[in-house]
Amino acid sequence: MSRQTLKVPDIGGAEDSEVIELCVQVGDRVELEQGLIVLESDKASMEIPADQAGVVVEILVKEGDTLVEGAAILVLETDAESNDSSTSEPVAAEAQEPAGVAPEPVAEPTVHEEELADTVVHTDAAAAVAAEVVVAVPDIGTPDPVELIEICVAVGDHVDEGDSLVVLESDKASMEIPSPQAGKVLSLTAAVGDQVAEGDKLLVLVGEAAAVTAPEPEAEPEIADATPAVEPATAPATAPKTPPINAQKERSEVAPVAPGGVYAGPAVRKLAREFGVGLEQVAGSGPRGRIVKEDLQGYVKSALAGGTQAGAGGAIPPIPEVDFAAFGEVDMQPLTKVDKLTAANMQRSWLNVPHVTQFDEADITELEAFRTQLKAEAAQREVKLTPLPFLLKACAQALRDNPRMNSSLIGDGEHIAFKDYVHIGMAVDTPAGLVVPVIRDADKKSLWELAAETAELAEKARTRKLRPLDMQGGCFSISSLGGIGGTGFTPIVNAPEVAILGVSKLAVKPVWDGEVFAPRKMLPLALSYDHRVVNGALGGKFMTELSALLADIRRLLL
Ligand code: CAO
Repeated sequence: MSRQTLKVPDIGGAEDSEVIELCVQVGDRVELEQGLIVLESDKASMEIPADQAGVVVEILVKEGDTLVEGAAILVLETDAESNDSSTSEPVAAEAQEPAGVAPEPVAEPTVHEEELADTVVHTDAAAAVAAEVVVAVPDIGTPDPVELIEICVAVGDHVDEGDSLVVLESDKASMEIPSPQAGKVLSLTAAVGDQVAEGDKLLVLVGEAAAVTAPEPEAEPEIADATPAVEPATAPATAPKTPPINAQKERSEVAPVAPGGVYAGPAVRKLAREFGVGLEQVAGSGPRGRIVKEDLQGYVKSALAGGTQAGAGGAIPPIPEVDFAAFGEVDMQPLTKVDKLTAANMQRSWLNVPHVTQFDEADITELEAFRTQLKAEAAQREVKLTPLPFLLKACAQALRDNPRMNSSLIGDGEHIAFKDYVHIGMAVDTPAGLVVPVIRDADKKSLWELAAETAELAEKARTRKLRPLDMQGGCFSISSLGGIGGTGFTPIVNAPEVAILGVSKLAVKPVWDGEVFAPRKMLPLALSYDHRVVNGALGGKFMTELSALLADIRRLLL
């Protein structure tokens, strides 16, 4: 056993990188190659792996520290007696490196000398020499293919030396590949989503000098046919090189540019993708308008609060602020907590869920006759029997028969959860705002139980006695405005549920029974559903079954 200080290895010349995550704690056992910390520069975020296995005895850095190559990260009690690693050194009891200070590197940083840009020389009729440069993936510190996640240039673009051409992402880091020289992009030889490794061709540039003298290049350069690309080992000494990632220096002032003028580092781009935010919507506050993490966080915060940055391209335009007092007297009141929560939930559902609303009218003449018959018994039981318990019962049955209506999409976009329980939420209008308590196992309860429970939950809602659990776990919701009025409305799905039933006030209507128009009690129904999960056929089938169950409640026994 020996104690070793693990240090920041060659991190591609990033002048200073911030510790954005500590992946281990004192006492943890770490294996070789296990991530210790995550560093983020304005060029890349990268996980620093352990080059020894052992147990962490001391952590010398904290989140937010700025580190450079050679800075001490932590002390490890290693398994081996000694080691010959270039980034670890034995701990002299009195001479540990202080965190955040760059000590002398133990070994010279690796500088890779391979040629990674092939030069192809063409001679045209006018004898002008056009040097085409095939830009390939440089040494990216791993032989494994990584994903090309972004192409920052388009054919015809002019790039300066050091401008970002593409962004690659492995599971450890995202990194930008800079242009080895100034020039014009002739063609792209890789596409977003490609898996690429060192040496794979990315694009073809025509060099600066050649771009001036050579005629306008064709869309497709004749690289392969005319002159095979010169092997890296035999490239002329003057051939431009793509510096290997490990040797890239002094790029921090060059903000990565994407088409459309977005300046942002890979860590910010990655975060933006995770948030689903298009960076072109975010205003950068860094040098040359570079978007920094705080800009993105500010944007997301503002979007969640219901606003967006002024002038944002594709963003939802904010509702203009109006001085209402300029037009008359105004009584300004604070929103209740429930109001604010409802607003956030509604907006989230509205923006995330592609809604379709299907309408129908259920003939509940018989149901209403039955309900009237039960009134005396209801009074005895001290329960108010409205149409709602019948609706709950019928919905529970239809949900059991149509499992997809009783499902939820999982956030990974890869799975759907089918629930083997039927918990139905019921929208309740209260003085504090709209709340949705949930009736559990609605399919297993009798009409009387449902009637008692809805009344109890509505009362609790109005007297603010609901517990958080009372409002969780819903599979489907019912919003009944039948006691209030209206002929129809389009309810918003209470995501992650996939459907909601809106119920309006029944009306007596003349319905053709095949021989005559008969007065029937028709209940307007509106079913809104998440079209990612429920298609029109399923929506129609569910609604038809529901109407049939309500029209003849004996079917609930089947
Ligand atoms: N058509 C005609 N009459 C109806 C009806 C319908 N679809 N639904 C209920 N009624 C009647 C009831 O039978 C009752 O009449 P009686 O007093 O004569 O028996 C009366 O309307 C009032 O019913 P209710 O509203 O007290 O009871 P409910 O079981 O129908 O509803 C509850 C309970 C809690 C859902 C309801 O009170 C409520 O808060 N509704 C608002 C829901 C809401 O805000 N939705 C919008 C959400 S999205 O913004």
